[in-house]
Amino acid sequence: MGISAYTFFEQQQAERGIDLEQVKQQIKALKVETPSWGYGDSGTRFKVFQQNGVPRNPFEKLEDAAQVHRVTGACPSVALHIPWDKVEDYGQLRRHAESLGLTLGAINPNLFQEDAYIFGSLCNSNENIRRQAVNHVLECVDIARATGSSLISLWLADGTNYPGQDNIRERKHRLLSSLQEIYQAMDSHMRLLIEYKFFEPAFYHTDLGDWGMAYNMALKLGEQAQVLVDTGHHAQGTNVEQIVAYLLDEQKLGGFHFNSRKYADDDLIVGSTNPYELFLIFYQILDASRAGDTGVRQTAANIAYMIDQSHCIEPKIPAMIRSILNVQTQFAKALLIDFSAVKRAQEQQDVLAAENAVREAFEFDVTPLLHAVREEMGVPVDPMRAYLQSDYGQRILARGKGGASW
Ligand code: AFD
Ligand code: MN
Ligand code: MN
Repeated sequence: MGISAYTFFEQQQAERGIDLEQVKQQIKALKVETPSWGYGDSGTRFKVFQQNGVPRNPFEKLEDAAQVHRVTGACPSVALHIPWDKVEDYGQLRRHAESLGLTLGAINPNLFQEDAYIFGSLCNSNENIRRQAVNHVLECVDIARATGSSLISLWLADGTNYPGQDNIRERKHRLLSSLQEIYQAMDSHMRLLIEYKFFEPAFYHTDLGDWGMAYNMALKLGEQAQVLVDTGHHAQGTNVEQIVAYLLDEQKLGGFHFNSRKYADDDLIVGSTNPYELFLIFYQILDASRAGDTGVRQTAANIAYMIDQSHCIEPKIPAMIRSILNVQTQFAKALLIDFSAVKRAQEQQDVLAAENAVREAFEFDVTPLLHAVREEMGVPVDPMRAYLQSDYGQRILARGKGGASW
């Protein structure tokens, strides 16, 4: 009888000097927030393919999210999107979440679907529309108080479609002034996570178009403002892990919206098109967690990991489970990096040794490790199989079609 896969893996990593007990603790500690909107119908500007059984209200979205947490043990919180998840009584929604073993996470304002926002929201040249937009975000801050959330996760669709349409510098000034009022309204435990995106729905310029613009606004606002990196929001070829390292070092990396892109903001399952990029993002985070600077280490420890995807053709709950499994896999691989070997090679300017010390961790099969972790967590070693073998997917078909993601 040969040795088990895990015993072989354990021996392999012991020879490399990797502390597997600590690695397992870190995998168990990794929590990824799922988005309420990831469970409802969504699609592209061409078509929303309605699926049978999607949630009809925020309460049912939480019930679906609870399935992902049940089989993975890694998703205890759910981000809300307002007004898509507007309810009469947020205390009731919070208690429903808690009854499912969940908490309510980041509050996402919606500054892109009111007719008034056709020429922008927080940047609009019409001060009444800016007031409407600021008031909406202030309402989201109030909702965060009611749900016990500490994060306001703000994505701004504002921009223009043609040169000359509006004054770019004046829009920047309006934006800062709007954000300052929002920032002042937050409680001391709250953070404003400022997201950026290089284009879409604006097609000539986007007011928060890249990490530098978001970083600059966060810097001007203060310590409770940080940058949210949506992994799908970069132009082709962007070195996302470099942005992550830079923001970590400036203590301005607040969180992620994880998804995958092939061409634009495709919102595909995270890790599905470029798993190595996700691995390298975690490499930078783990490197920053070893930094000499306490603030940098704290930033790395305080990252809000969130999924932001829209499963247009995939069944929603399995797609979310796959996303979590992909995140865990790349995180587990990054934990196998021999950081002292990397440092030695860097100090010797040994290019191939340094590259090898990083890449070789990516090449390990971490399945035995993840199975061992799940056994110790008391969750199914194969979360996807556990969900598919349950009758939950069948039961929710009774909801019929037409559940609202918004
Ligand atoms: C869209 C935007 C952005 C935002 C999300 C939720 O591109 O990523 O975070 O909707 O509002 O995906
Ligand atoms: Mn996003
Ligand atoms: Mn997006």
